[in-house]
Amino acid sequence: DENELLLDIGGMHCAACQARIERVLAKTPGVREVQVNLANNTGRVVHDPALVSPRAVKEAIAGLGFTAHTRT
Ligand code: 9UX
Repeated sequence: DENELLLDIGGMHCAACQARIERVLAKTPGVREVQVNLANNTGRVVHDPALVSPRAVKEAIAGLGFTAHTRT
């Protein structure tokens, strides 16, 4: 199964921030695709919800020192 999670991400200040989030999420089990947009402060994470929940994705980002909220 696949779910597309669209996020607002806060606290990114340079391209390395974007790359760091992408790298960590890409190696998280259950994450299929990840794109982080520094300019727009957004992210898109396609994942298998049976393996990783939206909450866990957001907590992984928060663990890196950024904020992450589901886009409304
Ligand atoms: Mo750039 Mo981001 O120097 O956590 S890496 S501000």
